[in-house]
Amino acid sequence: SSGSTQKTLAMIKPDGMSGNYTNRIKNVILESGFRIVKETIVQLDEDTAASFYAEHSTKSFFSNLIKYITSGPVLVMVLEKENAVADWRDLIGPTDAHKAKVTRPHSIRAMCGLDSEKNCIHGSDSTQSAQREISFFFKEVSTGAAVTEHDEL
Ligand code: DGI
Repeated sequence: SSGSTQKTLAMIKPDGMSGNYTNRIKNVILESGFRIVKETIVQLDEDTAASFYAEHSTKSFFSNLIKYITSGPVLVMVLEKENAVADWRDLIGPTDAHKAKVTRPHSIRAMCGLDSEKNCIHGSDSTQSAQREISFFFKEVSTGAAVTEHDEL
């Protein structure tokens, strides 16, 4: 809203981890003005992954998505800057990495993604999602969401 800082959730997915993209991704994050407020490496189990992606539970690709996201460790980060949610979505690029390579060649998914499933990186798609996803992994982090809602009243 009025230029106050926001937090968003980023996750380097298993293909980004196994492809050793972590340092390159972190460099892009920092060069783009984000602060990494929290980070943790986790191996998601099926139940946790299904809960994280609950909104996609009826999609045809859901079981593939759960298999993929549980196939190895992921690096989960809380990123902070002004307009973090939208700016991070912009920086990662479109869901389909094929499309990212054509339309957004400097995006992170163009750099390390393979296709519309193995797209190497996650970003919260709204401030509401960011709040849910940050507390999903980091119970103790304040997202500032209540302040944002006040700003918009
Ligand atoms: O918010 P995004 O990650 O860009 O995309 P989304 O919320 O629509 O989908 C969440 C994830 O689900 C996405 O990062 C990868 C996977 N996914 C989305 N669409 C497809 C898909 N996986 C497969 N296999 N096929 C799809 O069409």
